[in-house]
Amino acid sequence: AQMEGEMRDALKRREFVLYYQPLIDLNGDRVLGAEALLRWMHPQRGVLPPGAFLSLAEESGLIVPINEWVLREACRQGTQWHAAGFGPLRIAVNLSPVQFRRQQVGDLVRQVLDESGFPPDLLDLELTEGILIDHDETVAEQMQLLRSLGVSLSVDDFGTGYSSLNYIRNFPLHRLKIDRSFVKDLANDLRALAIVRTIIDLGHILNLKVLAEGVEEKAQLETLRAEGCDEVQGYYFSRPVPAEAFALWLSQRD
Ligand code: G
Ligand code: G
Ligand code: MN
Ligand code: NA
Repeated sequence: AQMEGEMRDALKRREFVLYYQPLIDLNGDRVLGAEALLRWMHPQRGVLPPGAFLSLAEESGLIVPINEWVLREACRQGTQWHAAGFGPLRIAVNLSPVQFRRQQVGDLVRQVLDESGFPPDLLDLELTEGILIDHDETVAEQMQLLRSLGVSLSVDDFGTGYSSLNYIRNFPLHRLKIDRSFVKDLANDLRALAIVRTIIDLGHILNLKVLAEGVEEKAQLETLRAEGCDEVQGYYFSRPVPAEAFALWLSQRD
């Protein structure tokens, strides 16, 4: 209860910040953009990762205003980077299943795109398999609206959620993000390699891009390249860092 109150105040006190982690094109090692990742600069406890407060934020419904702020802030930052000459960076934002139950996500995204002037085709919304499987009519409608706005839709943590793949046929998706647990064991577990290969093939047959998360080592990167994976993300390139540090990293890279 105390933490819930603190979280409510944290929004007003501007204690939430976004960290950014680069998204890399395996075809030429180009920086495509960044995933925005939420952090809470807690006055007593320091920098808190989402794992420390996300479930409480979802149970209390506070995730709705928090994620609204995330979307606005990420689009504002992206527009600023474009204005600063960084080129057309894609920005990926995580959505919560709770948002789909409690608000019209399509309307929100349309409004934020209007306000920020951020190009819709550079906004990527990360959905969990849970959103796609426990869906009803309204989720399907919101998905169609999002698609019609021109944003792209990615399935986050792919392979860990449910065994049903039916939603892949029914939703207008653009990308599968292979969960980092499969990438972790890529070099020494033939079964992990088989799963990664199968996800890449599945994605490509369905005309989806495939991104691998959690790349920490060169050997993993080269295996993913050899398997035809399109995009990667992970500590091998950069940890999630504050916006200024990401801009610096980017400008030092080229
Ligand atoms: O940044 P970190 O690696 O600790 O993120 C842990 C998890 O928290 C991520 O896998 C992601 O699903 C979730 N997450 C990160 N940022 C956000 C956010 O802005 N909104 C929501 N709903 N989840 C987020
Ligand atoms: O949205 P998603 O659940 O995929 O969040 C990404 C999470 O993965 C973040 O918490 C981020 O800090 C973490 N992460 C990103 N790259 C790596 C990596 O290379 N290794 C590990 N262990 N975690 C990573
Ligand atoms: Mn994500
Ligand atoms: Na993930």
